[in-house]
Amino acid sequence: MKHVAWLFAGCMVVGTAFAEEKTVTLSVQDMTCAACPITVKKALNGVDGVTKVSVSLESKEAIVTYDDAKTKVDALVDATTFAGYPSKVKP
Ligand SMILES: [Cu+2]
Repeated sequence: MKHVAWLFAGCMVVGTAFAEEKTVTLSVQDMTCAACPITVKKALNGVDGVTKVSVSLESKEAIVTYDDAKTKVDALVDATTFAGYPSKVKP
């Protein structure tokens, strides 16, 4: 039983070594009122692999933290676009 536990622990270490957490800033120009960031945030949170979303109406941008092994920037852009808010990656 002890061996099994070690195996699981080993897998978890390997898993985190390959999965890289990344943060990207998306420019979302079509946000015009207080309800918009809520929709954008919801859309981004619905993407598998997204761990943190922070949306600002003032700066019209969404800061997204995601697991590089589970999702890509393109999927994040697609998610906001599908929700009605096309976005662009900020350099
Ligand atoms: Cu709005």
